[in-house]
Amino acid sequence: MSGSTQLLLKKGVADPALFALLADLPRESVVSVEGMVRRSEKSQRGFELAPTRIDVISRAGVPLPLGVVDKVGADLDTRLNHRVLDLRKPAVHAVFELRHAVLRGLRDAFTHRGFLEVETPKILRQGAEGGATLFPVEYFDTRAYLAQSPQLYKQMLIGAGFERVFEIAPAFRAEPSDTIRHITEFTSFDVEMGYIDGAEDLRRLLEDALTETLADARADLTRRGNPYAEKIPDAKPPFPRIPFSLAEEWLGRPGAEEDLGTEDEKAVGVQAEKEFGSPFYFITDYPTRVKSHTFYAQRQDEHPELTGYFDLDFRGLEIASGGPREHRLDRLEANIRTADLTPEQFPGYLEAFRYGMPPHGGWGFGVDRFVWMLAGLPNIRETRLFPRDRYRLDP
Ligand code: AMO
Repeated sequence: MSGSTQLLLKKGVADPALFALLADLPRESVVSVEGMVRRSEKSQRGFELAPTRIDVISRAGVPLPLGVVDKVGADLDTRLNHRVLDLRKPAVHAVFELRHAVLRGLRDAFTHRGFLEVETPKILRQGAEGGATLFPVEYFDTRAYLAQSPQLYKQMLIGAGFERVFEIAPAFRAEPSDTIRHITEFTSFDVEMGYIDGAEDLRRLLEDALTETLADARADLTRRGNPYAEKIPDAKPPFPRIPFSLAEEWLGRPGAEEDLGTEDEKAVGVQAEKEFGSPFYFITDYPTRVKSHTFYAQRQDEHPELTGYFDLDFRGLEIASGGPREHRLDRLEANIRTADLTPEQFPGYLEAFRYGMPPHGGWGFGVDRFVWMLAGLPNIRETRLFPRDRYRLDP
């Protein structure tokens, strides 16, 4: 019996020696109890246990650095510093049941659509998402980096004939900014699919699979009696498609060079909810000027100033981003040069395009961000068991 289970032991009813033992036992200790269970209307759980024997298996130290059953809340830093105790709280545990339900729903939705689950290397020679957020690793007598994304490898698997793959794995980004939505280790749910006929194929797949995932997660959480079941929104595909240019008009910043910032995303979320009444929506047709460093993003043949790239946003926050990839080697090499890189830096990746590569595309979906928004928690860190950020490497 762990500290979270209550044992009703009444003075005068129980053996005085057992009463003394428990009265002296610190909270959160682990005990083994033998006794008679009987119905009790007075007990919250509807029964009580009259012990005949109690063994102390593990005595908790005092004082506890963090209360587990106390009503008084501690700040997030204190909670994360003593995360093992924090995770014992039923309300915190419930977040991880929600996370499990989402991961299971995603895995099922893609498995039964014929996708193969894969695992790609996390120690890399090259990054794919820009040098600023790479974590260098001393790798024997050379330098390697922690993977920011499985991007290049999931594409290579399309070249390897896998056709439909997904990966659920950690992604590492040296995010110097200390915000409520960035962590340095997050779980990316990546999908890649061959033989696509444009971005719509990807968006339809994503919205259908996500709708199914939410329904499955709600059913799972309802069965467990988890309070987050009620927070799972209804998704109704098709989700609204908002061209990037329209979002810019709403924001009064047409032709801007940069991507949408946090405040822009929130404002677009408010407008999208007003116009379409949907918490989920795509922002489509990202301009090439905004994606100039995303060398693998295909530029539209008829409108090279636009890519086929899109984001999936949920209540004003980017959850996923992806689109059709450039599968033609000459254009891909040109994009690499435009991004101030050289084709020589990516020999293994580019070889995959030399011997037959079908049109393909996919996206990366931030699992932590999604769980964070679903749960309505103040900070993304609460969705990870042991989060990592700019200042946190312990516990
Ligand atoms: P992108 O860089 O947009 O795309 O990342 C995909 C999704 O990952 C999540 N995310 C993060 N979550 C928490 N903390 C972070 N520091 C963080 N950074 C990103 C977001 C984001 O939408 N290779 C492309 C995907 C592709 O084109 O397939 C990529 O990684 O939810």
